[in-house]
Amino acid sequence: MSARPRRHDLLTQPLLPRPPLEHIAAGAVLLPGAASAAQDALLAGIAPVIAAAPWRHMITPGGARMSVAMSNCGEVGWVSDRRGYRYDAIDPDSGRSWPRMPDTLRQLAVRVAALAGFSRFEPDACLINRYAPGTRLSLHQDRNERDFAAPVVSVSLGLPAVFLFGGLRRADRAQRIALQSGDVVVWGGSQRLAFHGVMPLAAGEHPLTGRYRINLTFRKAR
Ligand code: MD3
Ligand code: FE
Repeated sequence: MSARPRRHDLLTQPLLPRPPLEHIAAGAVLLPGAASAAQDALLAGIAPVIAAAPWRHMITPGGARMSVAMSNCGEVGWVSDRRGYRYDAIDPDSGRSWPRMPDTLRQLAVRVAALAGFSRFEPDACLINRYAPGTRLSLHQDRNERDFAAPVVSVSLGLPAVFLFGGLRRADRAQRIALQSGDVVVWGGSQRLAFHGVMPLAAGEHPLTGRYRINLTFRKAR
């Protein structure tokens, strides 16, 4: 195994040069700054989505309120309630369809997926996660999608986060990866069902998002 640099030192890491593409594991590719130039357009794209489908804290099947605030755009959106996790074409809060996925978002996702080797990515869902200081996402797998051959494309905006990337078994040791605004990760191949999570967000202020981190995950759900 070659040693990859540990990217959890948020003070020094941004000063180091970063390669344009880094393999975290087989099929998991970090593209540092690949969305940097698109950040303003992405945030402008989600503003009307949030106006139509406001942030909400979903309830897990176990009855816990998620600390991450969420919304969706696309043909379907990821939802959780007492009955379980699933994709649904209807926003349960409004009873209407989710807002359509803005072209700026879709095009960025398709382009970065291609850079990572997934040339025919056709996302039909974009889950929008918002983290405030203290918000975390515990270790989980993304397995509500129908076809695990399609990757998940993740775009980080605003405050930095430490991402936990584990293995295919919950008990596997997780590596920590610092994700900055504009970073993209494409998760596919053998790591598509890896356990992953986000450490509690540190307080801070970001020029684009204020006191928040926003993460976009593009998926082919159906
Ligand atoms: C690794 N979101 O919404 S994105 C999620 O930063 C989620 O908001 C995190 O995990 C966030 O489900 C992490 C990175 C990510 C997404 C999907 C993956 C990593 C993944 C699927 C398989 C393996
Ligand atoms: Fe996930």
